[in-house]
Amino acid sequence: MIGCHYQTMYRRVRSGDIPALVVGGTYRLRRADVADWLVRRDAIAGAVAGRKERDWPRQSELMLKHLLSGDTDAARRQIDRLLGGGASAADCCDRLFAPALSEVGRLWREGKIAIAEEHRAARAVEGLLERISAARSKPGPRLGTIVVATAAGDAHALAALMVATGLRAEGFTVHYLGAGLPAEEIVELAVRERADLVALSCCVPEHEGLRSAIAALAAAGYETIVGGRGIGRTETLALGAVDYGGSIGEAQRIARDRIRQVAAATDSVV
Ligand code: B12
Repeated sequence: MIGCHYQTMYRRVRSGDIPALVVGGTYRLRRADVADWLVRRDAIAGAVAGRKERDWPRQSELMLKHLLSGDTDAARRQIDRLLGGGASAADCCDRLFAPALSEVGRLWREGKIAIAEEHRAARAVEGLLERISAARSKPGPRLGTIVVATAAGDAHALAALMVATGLRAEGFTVHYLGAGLPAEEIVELAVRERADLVALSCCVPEHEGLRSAIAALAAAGYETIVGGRGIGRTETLALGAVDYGGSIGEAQRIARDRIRQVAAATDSVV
């Protein structure tokens, strides 16, 4: 009737999942009870299968295809499907867009796509990130206020927008300033908005703008966290940032940790 090993049934009976009666040293089960249990077992197996890990490499390939062909409607439908299925903002950034954009960068570097096609892909991702932000931003009490930007000399706004999207989804108030901000502008806004933390993204190998921004922020009493493919942990910390992250998931974790530490320090002073 069930097609499983008798020990499996024995365990189910012993654990109380299926009612049984011991008659003369053997277990007797009612057919109706076993049928009920089968229905419950299949429902649980179905739910587990539904929750199983998404095939992110395949999703990212599909997104790349939409980005390269300029099919923003198909890209939007894909994002809506993923969000409807419970995908997180961080996973969409780290596992969907980042690999797809990396491939766009490779094709561009090798002269296989034109600069206009790369721009079209980047612009489409910006729109999709706004969509994710709208769908995933957490209502309710704020965890803290974070200013997000890239420093002067770095025109790559997308990674910073991903950081902003991920932090909004986590429950932070985020002031996203876009790319190429002079140090004094970042500081001024951080002061005006009473920021708890500043997050800077870095995609280029020249770090003068980043160095000035971290120094100016530290002088004004602000902690900076940094991430991005243009810089590594050691160099980031040498520039005076308090932490480095290599993904949007890490940006969320670091921001939570820093703000918890700041709150604990303030409490102990009070
Ligand atoms: C789109 C793009 C552009 C667009 C940007 C448009 C926009 N609105 O952002 C434009 C056309 C402006 C551009 C310009 C240039 N670009 Co460009 N660009 C890219 C491309 C294709 C995608 C960038 C991107 O958004 N990546 C996606 C992000 C999300 O990936 P990521 O950086 O790895 O970020 C992840 C993590 O690092 C982390 N993270 C990122 N930031 C932060 C921050 C914090 C706080 C934390 C915790 C984590 C974190 O989370 C992210 C998600 O997982 C990349 C290729 C690539 N491989 O990325 C090249 C790339 C970044 N560009 C490159 C170059 C060389 C240039 C130019 C110099 C080209 C030129 N000759 O003019 C100029 C630079 C101009 C300037 N001064 O900034 C190089 C950089 C090489 C390097 N780092 O040494 C790359 C890697 C391409 C390549 N392989 O050559 N570019």
